[in-house]
Amino acid sequence: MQNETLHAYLDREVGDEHLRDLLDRIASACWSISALVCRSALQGNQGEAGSVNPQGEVQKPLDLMADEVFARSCAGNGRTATLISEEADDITVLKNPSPGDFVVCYDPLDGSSNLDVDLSVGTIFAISYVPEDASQNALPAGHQMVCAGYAIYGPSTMLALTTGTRVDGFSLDPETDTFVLTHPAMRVPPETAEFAINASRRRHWDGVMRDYVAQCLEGPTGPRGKAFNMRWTASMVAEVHRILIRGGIFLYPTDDENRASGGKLRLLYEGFPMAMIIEAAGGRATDGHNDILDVTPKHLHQRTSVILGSAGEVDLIAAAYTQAERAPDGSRLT
Ligand code: P6P
Repeated sequence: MQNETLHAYLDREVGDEHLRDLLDRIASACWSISALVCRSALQGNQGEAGSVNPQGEVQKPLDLMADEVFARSCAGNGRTATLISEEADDITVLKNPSPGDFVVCYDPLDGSSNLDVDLSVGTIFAISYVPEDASQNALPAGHQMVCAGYAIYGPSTMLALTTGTRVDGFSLDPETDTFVLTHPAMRVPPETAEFAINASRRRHWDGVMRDYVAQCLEGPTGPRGKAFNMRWTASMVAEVHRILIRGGIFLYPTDDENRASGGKLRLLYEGFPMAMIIEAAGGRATDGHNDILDVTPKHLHQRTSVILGSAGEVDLIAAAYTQAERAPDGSRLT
């Protein structure tokens, strides 16, 4: 129901009281992070923190602050057993995991290189239950995730949430400090003429990706028969949000430079949650060969190729990768 508060929505939509409580806490953490992002320059929280994360990426002060805020919110739930954070080397064990407890995978501040230039950043999270046979170090599989969402800190702060069958968007009302349902039942249009890729990496791409982008750039007289637009915001949350609003395709393929590490983006707290969200909204998410949610996580900060968005466009590239596997002569896309 339009303008319903997130709290009322959760009461209506989420049967598990402990999951409702956890989501309320995560929303509160995102509200706090939104305020930190908004005041980062005023509070001297820009620049570098002088440390690196498990990926070797330079951390910003707000990466660490957002991580602490988010972790503290989840810990207060009393049923959150483990946390898997982009900013932490290892799994954080909050309590001895029991079936029915939660595992939360999250990126507390995705796209933080945008902070100092005042572009959109976000928080990404996915929640799964501790399975019956789980050890403390068990990694949740994509299809074990029961809830995924993100907050985007942009011109407005929004929260997008799915428990698997739909995606609903909530806008933060700064006058009441509450999230209000403004984008019910978000759907990804099946077709698009807008692609998002870091084109500066073209020299590292495989033949399929080079062909795909080249054909988009050939425009109406080329094999695609239409003009394409390109976007790249260096913030996955912003790209996914745009795709949920107006369609599109986001591509961060494994390439010759990052292939040894498995790609750029991380499976557990970028790939899985965003794949669950996009698919719940009727889109598709693949690593080029497998649906991302089908990929088996083998280690904490495992990386993956990510191709997600409008299902028709993702299908086209997935088919090209299948064809390339069968005829490894770098077959053209169409
Ligand atoms: P590049 C941000 O660091 C991130 O993980 C995603 O949010 C974003 O899509 C991507 O990396 C940007 O990568 O190579 O353009 O800096």
